[in-house]
Amino acid sequence: MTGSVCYKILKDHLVEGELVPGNEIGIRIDQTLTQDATGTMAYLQFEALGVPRVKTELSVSYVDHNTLQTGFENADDHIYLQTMNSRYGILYSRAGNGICHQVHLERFARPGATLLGSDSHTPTGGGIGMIAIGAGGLDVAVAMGGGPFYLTCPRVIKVNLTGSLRPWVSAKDVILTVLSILTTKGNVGAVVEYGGPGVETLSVPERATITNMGAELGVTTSLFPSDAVTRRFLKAQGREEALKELLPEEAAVYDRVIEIDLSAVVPMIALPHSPDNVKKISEVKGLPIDQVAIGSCTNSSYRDLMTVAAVLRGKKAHPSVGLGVAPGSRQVLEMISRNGALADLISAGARIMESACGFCIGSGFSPKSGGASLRTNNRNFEGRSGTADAKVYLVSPETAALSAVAGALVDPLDRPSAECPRIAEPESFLIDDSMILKPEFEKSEIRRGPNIGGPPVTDPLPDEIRGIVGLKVGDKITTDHIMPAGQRLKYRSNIPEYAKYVFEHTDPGFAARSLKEKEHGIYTAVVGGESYGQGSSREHAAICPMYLGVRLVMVKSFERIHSTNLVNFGILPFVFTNPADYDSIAQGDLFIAPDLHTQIAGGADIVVSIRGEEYRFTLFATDRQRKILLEGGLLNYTRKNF
Ligand code: MIC
Ligand code: SF4
Repeated sequence: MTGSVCYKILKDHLVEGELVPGNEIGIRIDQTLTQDATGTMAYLQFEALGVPRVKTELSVSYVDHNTLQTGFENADDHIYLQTMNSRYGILYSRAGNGICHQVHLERFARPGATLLGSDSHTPTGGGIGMIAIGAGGLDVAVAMGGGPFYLTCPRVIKVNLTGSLRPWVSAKDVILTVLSILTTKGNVGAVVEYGGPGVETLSVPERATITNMGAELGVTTSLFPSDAVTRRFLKAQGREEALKELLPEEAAVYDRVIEIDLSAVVPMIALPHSPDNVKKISEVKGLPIDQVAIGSCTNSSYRDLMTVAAVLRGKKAHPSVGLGVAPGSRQVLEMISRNGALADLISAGARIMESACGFCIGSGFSPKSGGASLRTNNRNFEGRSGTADAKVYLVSPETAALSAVAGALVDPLDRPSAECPRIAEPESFLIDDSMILKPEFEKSEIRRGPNIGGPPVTDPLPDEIRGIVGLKVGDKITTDHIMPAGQRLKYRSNIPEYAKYVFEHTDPGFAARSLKEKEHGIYTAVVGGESYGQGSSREHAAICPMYLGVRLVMVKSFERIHSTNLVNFGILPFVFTNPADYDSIAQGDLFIAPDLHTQIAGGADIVVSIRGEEYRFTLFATDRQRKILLEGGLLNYTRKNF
């Protein structure tokens, strides 16, 4: 992997371990970002670490997820974040300033740097040539305190781009093509690096669309080199001084190379309910649709919304289609309002939404029962839109806009090339950072309204755990299944309340049952299939189960961020040594996990007795994580060792 852009940046930041794929390494983190839905917990935990000020070069806190403010909860969160951030040296991007990843790319991302964010789409920053990784809030808190971030030294998959995109084909179609090749499974421990002559045909926002949705591959991150295109973007953002050229060496070694000829890419679509359920639009065109939603951190840049506005100019959304547009940032919104493109959107019948996550996280604009919604976001997990039986399809802004007018799914390639809008990259973006507040340190008094709870407390690991298999689920269980967002998002700062909704849609009785058992000293185990914990970085998918007494999760395979979150909160991540054992365990089975201290420190297979029979598991944890588990979690461990 030597000579890749990825390894050049890792080498510059290495503080522990050896750069050999599969090894655990620790890297220095230059920048952090949080968003409000994971941020309150991250900052409560940062406070609990007892560090007087952040030690990073830059830490930014964004408000973009919980902006509905129906009731006091969101507003309580915002004022806590604003005052806490001000005290500890963190920039605060106010509600309305935009989606964290879009704003960070515009204003702060820097080639060659490392960024750790408490959101799984943090790799958006990879579009500018940085290593940007999503993690749980506690990992981000530790990084803000100056601690290294630990990860598995990745194998690097190169995607070699040649040619250039045809009219009507878009960066979204490229990442959907990559998803159709690599799928959402089996990519844990890899980084995707884009290279080849096709790279220079893609602007930074287009590159960021690709690295953003790389999150759905389950890889550690994705990145592009930093080149003349990067310089142009930084210059237009008034930040040319941040440029650092970063190209791979000629002789760079990769684990695997995937060839993509951009001129052969066609418009793609992800069908319900997985981002890798990808088809060519030509195979499914004509599909009736009820709703079109354009926005999210994947596709809401100036380039994207200008394209949509140009397609919609002088046309109307079809009467059967509800059209919503959410610009990614205040910069984008203000620019399209000043140049008139916003008027084209309004005139076409688009409902203009706040520059925030909104519909993407199921916060409003839910489709009708059984409705078909065409969206430009990155996830179409079942129920995430807020409507349990809705069908969500993921497409490019071009496809979304054309289909909104037609009232059915359109293959853009059926339209004349000459009609395809060509949006020039702006020479300069509109720069106004007045909604990013600077810290006032001691002058700031931290304000905690009733929605702000305390940091989560974990108990040290008992030597023996007795309990019950409280739930058995199948493959590809996402964090949206484990810890639903949408209407429940406002409880992110209140664990006892939020915990009531763990597995709400999978098994509504799970939470109450588990809590009751915990009160009687009986712990809960969850049994799952492949890719358990896919999707979001929300550590609530570990904290809330932990609160309910879940101490064991036994699965065929884990996704990276979620398994780390489980360890961070003292839940044992077990992988079946023999995957067929999955079939012989049932909900309601009783188990005893004995001699855990010795078993966990030991490193051999862990033996658990289930219904009196012996089952073997591999503990999905590094040596360092074993120590964390013995302490009952990362907060306890860090307080002791930092
Ligand atoms: C998401 O897209 O699922 C979120 C909401 O942005 C999450 C973070 C969260 O749950 O707060 C993510 O992707 O990490
Ligand atoms: Fe927000 Fe959606 Fe992006 Fe998550 S994926 S950060 S909810 S816009």
